[in-house]
Formats: sequence, structure tokens, C-alpha cells
Amino acid sequence: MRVAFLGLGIMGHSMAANLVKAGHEVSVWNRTPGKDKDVEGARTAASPADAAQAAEVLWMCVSDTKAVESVLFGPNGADASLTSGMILADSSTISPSATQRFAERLKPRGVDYVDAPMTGSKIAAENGSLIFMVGGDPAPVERLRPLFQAMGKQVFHMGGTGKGQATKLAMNLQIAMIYEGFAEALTLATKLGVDIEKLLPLIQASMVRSGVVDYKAPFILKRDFSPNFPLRLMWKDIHLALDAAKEARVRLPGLEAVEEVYDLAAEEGHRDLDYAATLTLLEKWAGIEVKGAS
Ligand code: NA7
Repeated sequence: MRVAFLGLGIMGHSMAANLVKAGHEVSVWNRTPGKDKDVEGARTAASPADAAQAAEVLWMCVSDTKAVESVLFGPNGADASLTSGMILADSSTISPSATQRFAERLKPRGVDYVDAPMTGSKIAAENGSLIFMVGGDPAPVERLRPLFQAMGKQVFHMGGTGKGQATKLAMNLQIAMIYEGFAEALTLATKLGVDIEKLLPLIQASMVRSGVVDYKAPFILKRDFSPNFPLRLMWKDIHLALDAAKEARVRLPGLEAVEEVYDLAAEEGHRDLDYAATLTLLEKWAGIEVKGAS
């Protein structure tokens, strides 16, 4: 298929590369150009509108709601090149209600909108094993299947437009809270003199075990807080979940408490580290020597 891919960050670059590898004809665009933003085998476009020229599918993977609005409807936005029959897919994590507004704006022009955020982090993007949670009409979702297969291993079709984003917020809410529980447990245990290297296998042998711990523990043992999923993006998702909860009149007191931790970690200058670096804030408060988060 002819695919335009907008946004070549930690996730988008590997996703676009996997589309090329699977034999699709890909044009790519990134706001900040540079050699590291080229994708071998893809055409580098000068603007979103240029990338979208003659594409059958426009795929986005940018930071947030404003970024999606800008690449679609801003200066030189893809909007100018969208034609009837095209499918727009968005793997950014953004507001479910804004997603519905974007889709409604494009529907009269015959453009289908599929929200397709994913779970799986940087490594899964690299090896094509992302899991997508998708919102949109069944026909365009079906047409996107070869592209999902090139970038991921599973697709969960959650319902109409916006349901992919709503699901993603419910997923990341859990990751943030599970990690917070894990980080608080490590902090208390360390302060009480328990050896973390002995604690980790116990956690994973018990009913407390989790995929979050599987993924994060090796990085914590190495004190490696380089970004697989930057704290600023998890912070954004927490805000999105709290906003969506407010719109839906749902109370999320646990997530509100976690939000405060992220506010303070961001103030400490940890925005661009992995969200695992929230641990170092707890350690600092506990008077434990903090390693690896400068
Ligand atoms: P990154 O690595 O922070 O990449 C973000 C990308 O979004 C990057 O290409 C940015 O371009 C682009 N971006 C950010 N703001 C804008 C605006 N205003 N206009 C156009 N492009 C923009 O994030 P990830 O790849 O880890 O994650 C991407 C999404 O997936 C995000 O929603 C996650 O929550 C899930 P830049 O290079 O800065 O010019």
C-alpha cells in the first residue's frame, strides 16, 4: 500500500521502517528534519501535505492532541492532500473526544478515521510486536490489517471512533499505577534494609507479579533511566485520563495522587527520562542515595 507516515520519534521511526520492510511504498515526514529522521527505503517529504500526496493511508504517531491537530489542519497540514477513500490512522495517544471531532470533520470528505494507539514500548516497535487497540468502522480497520501486521502482533478492535484512545487511557492508567506501587514497594523495602536483588524474584514468583515489573526491573537494577517511554508522555496520558474522567463524571482518586508524583518529578527535571525515574523522587524523599538519574 502507499502509506504516508508522520512523526518519526522513538515509536514512529521503527514503525515506518517496518512498513518499508514489509514492502509498502512509504513517504515519511518529521517536524524536525535530520539524517536520523530519514527512513531507509522511504521518501522523505517536505511537509505533511507533501507526504500525503497520492497516499492511500496516512498514519500519524506524534506527541499529543495539539500535534495531531497541527499535522492535520495546521500550515502545510495533510488536510490539503486528503482525498475521498483515504484512511487516516492515528497511533499517537490523544484525547478520545478530540479524536471524534477530527473524524467528524473529515467524514464529509469521504476520509475514514481510525484511532490506533498501541502498547508495547520502544522494543516492541523495533521488532514489530506492538499490540494495537483500535476504534473506527470495521471496513477501514479491515483494510489496514496488512499495515497492522507489519508493525504489530495483535489488533483489538474496541468499537467506533475514539474507543481505541479511550482504551489506551484505561491501559496506561494501570501501567502508571502498577509502576507507582512497585516503586513505592522498592523504596520502603530498601529503606528497611531489604536487598532488592532478593525481592525481585519473590515479587515475580508471587501473585504480585506483573508485566510492568518484568519490563522495568532489569533497567532499575542497572539504574538505567534512559527513555523507553518518556516520563513527559506518561504524564500527558495521566492528564488525558483525568480529563476524560472529568468529562465522564468519573472519580479517579488513585490516579490523582500519582499525577502529583509526576508533577514533582517533572519539576525535578526528569521529563525526558523514562517514567521509571519517578522511583528516584521517592528515593530522594526517603533519604536513599539516588543513582542514575542526572
Ligand atoms: P517521541 O519520541 O517524543 O516523538 C514525538 C514525535 O511527535 C516526534 O516526531 C515529534 O517531532 C512529533 N511532534 C511533537 N509535537 C509536534 C507538533 N506540534 N507538530 C508535529 N510533530 C510534532 O514520542 P514517541 O514516539 O515515544 O510517542 C509518540 C506517540 O505514541 C505519543 O502520543 C505516545 O504517547 C504514544 P520532533 O522530532 O520533536 O520535531
